[in-house]
Formats: sequence, C-alpha cells, structure tokens
Amino acid sequence: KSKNQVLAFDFGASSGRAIIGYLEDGKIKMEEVYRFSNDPVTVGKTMYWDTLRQFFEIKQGMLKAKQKGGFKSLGIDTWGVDFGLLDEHGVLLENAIHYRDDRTLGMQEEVFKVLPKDRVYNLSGNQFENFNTIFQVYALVKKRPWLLERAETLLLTPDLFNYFLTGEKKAEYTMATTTQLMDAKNRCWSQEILEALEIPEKLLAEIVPSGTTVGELSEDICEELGLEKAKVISVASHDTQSAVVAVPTQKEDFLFISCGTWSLFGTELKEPIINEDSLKYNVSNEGGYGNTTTLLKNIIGLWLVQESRRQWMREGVEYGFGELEQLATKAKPFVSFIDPDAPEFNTAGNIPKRIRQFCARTGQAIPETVGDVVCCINQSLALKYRYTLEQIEACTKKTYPEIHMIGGGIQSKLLCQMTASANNKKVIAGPVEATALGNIAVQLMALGEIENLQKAREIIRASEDTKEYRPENGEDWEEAYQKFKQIIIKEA
Ligand code: LFR
Repeated sequence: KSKNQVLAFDFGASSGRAIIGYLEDGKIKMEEVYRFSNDPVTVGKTMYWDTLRQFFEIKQGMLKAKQKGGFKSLGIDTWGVDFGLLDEHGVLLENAIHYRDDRTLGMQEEVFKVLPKDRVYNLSGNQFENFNTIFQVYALVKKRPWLLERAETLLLTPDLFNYFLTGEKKAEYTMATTTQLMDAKNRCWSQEILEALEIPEKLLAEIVPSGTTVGELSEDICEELGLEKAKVISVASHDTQSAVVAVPTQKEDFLFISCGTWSLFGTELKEPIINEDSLKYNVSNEGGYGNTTTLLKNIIGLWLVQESRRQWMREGVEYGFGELEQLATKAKPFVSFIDPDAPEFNTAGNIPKRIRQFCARTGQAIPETVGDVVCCINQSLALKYRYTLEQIEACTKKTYPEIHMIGGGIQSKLLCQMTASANNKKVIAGPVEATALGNIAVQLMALGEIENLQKAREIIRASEDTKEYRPENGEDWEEAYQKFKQIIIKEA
C-alpha cells in the first residue's frame, strides 16, 4: 500500500463522511472510515448549522483515520455559499446560518436598488438564488449591521474549518465563486459589488487556487488527538466542483449532471460566458479546479424526494429510496408535471401537498398515491434537465452527444433512464462517489502523485465502473416535454 494516504471530508446537506484514499496500481482506492449526520438546528426563526458539532465530527473522522494507518493530508468539501464570522481574536461570532433560512427573502430587490441586476450579473456571472452569500451578507447589512461591525473575517464553510485546523485564513477559489461577490472575469473579489453594498473588503480573505496547501494541522490539535503532522489542502472545496473533477471523460467539451440533494447541470469552460442569453437563462459561471469555469444551472434535484420521504415519515410511514423508486415505476407515467424549481418547493415541509396544489392550480390530474408523487417528481426533473440542456446549448453554441451523470443520486436508475429518454441522449452514469474521488484526486495532485486534471480523470475512469442508459419511448417524452414547457411558460 502506498504510504500516501489522504483523508477526504465530504459534507452533504444531511450527512458527512470521512474517506481515506490512496493510489494503487494506477487506481484510486477508497475506504469510508466515518459517517455522521449533519443536522441543521432551528432556534426561534433562524435555521443554523451546528458548526461546532461539525468540527467535532472532523476530529472524530481524523481519529478513525489514525486507526486506519493515518493520513499525509486532508481536504474538506461542503455545499456552497454559507459562512462563519470571526472576531479579531479569531473566535466564531455565531453559528453559521443555513442557506435555506429565509432571512434573505426580498434581499435581491434590496441589492438591485443599489446595484442593478444586470450589473451584478455582468460582474459575478452567477445564477441569482436567494441563498447566495451576497444576499445573506446584505441581510446582515440591512438587519444586523452591528454583527458585521464586530466581524473581522468572513470564511466560507470549508475555509472556516481549514482555519480551525491550521490557524490560516484563506478563501479557496471554487468556493469563493459561489458567493456572487467575485469578479468572474478577473477572478478576484469585486470592488464594485463590495463598495455598492457597503461590505467591508477586509472581511474577505485572500483567494487561493484549489489544491493550495493552506498549512499544517496545528500543534494543539495534533497534541489533543495524538496525530502526526499532516497538510491541510484546500481542495476544490465546493462539493460540486470536487464532483466535476471526477467526471470520467477525456473530452474537452462534455456535459455533466451532478446528482444529489441538488442537481447541477453544466459544462466545463476555459472562460466564463457572460452575455444576454446567460443572463436571460440565469445560468451560473462557477469556478472549477485549475482555474476552469463551469457554466451550470442549479436545479432543485432529489431534495424533492428526500423531503417528501421525510413528510411521509412524519405521517408515520417510512419508505426506503429503493422502495419509492419501485412505487414510481408502477405508477401511470406522463400524467402530471411540476416545475421542480418553483419557489414553494424550496423550503422544508409538506412537499407532496405542495405538488398536489401545483397540479390543481395548473389544471392537471392530481398525483394521489406515493408512487404517483415520486413518478411526477422524477419525470419533472428529467424534463427540467432537457429544458436546461437547451439553455446551456444556446449559451455555448455547441451540442453534445452524451450526458455524464455523477454523484449519489445516480443510484436512482429510474432518474438516469428518464434523463436519457427526456433528453434523447446517451447517459453515462458514474462514479457514484464523484465528490469524494474529486477531493482525493486534488489532494493527490497537490502531493505530486498525480500530474494533472486530465491524468486524474484517466485514473478515475480506470478506477470506477460506469453504466450507460439509452433513450427510450421517444414520442411519449417529446409530447410530455411540450406539455411541460407550456406549464413552465404559463407559470413564469
Ligand atoms: C450542492 C451545492 C450547490 C449549491 C448548493 C447550496 O451540494 O453545493 O452547488 O448551489 O449546494 O450551497
């Protein structure tokens, strides 16, 4: 076994994992050493992340990894946009607030009063989403300015943990590009945005490229846990970008859908595309490993199934994901469709009820059974992918023969098959563990064990099996798509 074991922490919206990875016989080998839940906590009207608990779990993960032979380096990836604030002593001022918290409602309009929407887009190149850091910070400017005055530094989640581990404050590039506070073309914090919104620039740390060694585990932590020194590497710390590293392709132009709680549908570019079309379609330019840009669209994703499942649990019935898929397969297809990204589906709560209300409002048959609901969600997602595909192709002025689906969501064979059919394209599904593989690969590149991104993708291709899906029932899906488009257009 290679001595160069690395440790990847991958935080998802409801759980996190610690995974050891190493190179062996030209393949990346992985072993999950620890899994923990990551539960947001609502207090009063605020939905927090349990930041200190999350850090506790990082310590637990390091201890488990120690028992499995230790690690030369570690890297952390998480969801985007959220942050912690530190005072002048480096003390966390309050728990990080969850991106699904609704303090940002109405903040887009407030921001556009001081900096017009198209200007914000032309600078940042980011898809407008209520939860973007820009709107979270502006909510503080407007509602809790004293907190910002107390703050010395703002660090995005992985940067915050890297700071707790090393004492170094840096802003990793891929993560920084999720804030909508950056100048996408010049790859730096946007003075113009910061000034217009009266956000002090000193809050923001120096931007460093993915793969930068931020520092070493602090002596205190090594002593507390009995660990050897190890490097802390800023991987592509935005989980989506770790996943994109692991797309098993050798092509320059490719499409991916990273499937998890969210579906991120996009393509990798050398430079951002910021123009009238990309603004009209509200597509995002987000930074990727190696200074790439990914042009992508956030789609609500399997959150709809996850949150529906929680609702049925609250009603007393617990379904496994496999079981839900079975029920959906038996339901009558092509009956009713929703716009998965309609605002009412964004927040936690009774999703099946909201789906029924959506269908009633749009004059469609109401999905009654659990199978009907899950079928409606999956078909609507697959159709939304097609809708998005057309927007991406319009922006890049290219067409693509196939779609790579990566991430935990591809365990739903139903969704993969529907995606192939709805988009009339071959789907190559895999790897399931894209995010962890990408995190590990960036560490191995930083340690000099893998040469470059292309080589990393070659190794990942050799390491993991993929499964192909071909389009089926073309006419039915074409008809469904026309109906779906009508609904989306009418609702807009
Ligand atoms: C996916 C993801 C998306 C981001 C969303 C919220 O896990 O990172 O890329 O838009 O979470 O942060």
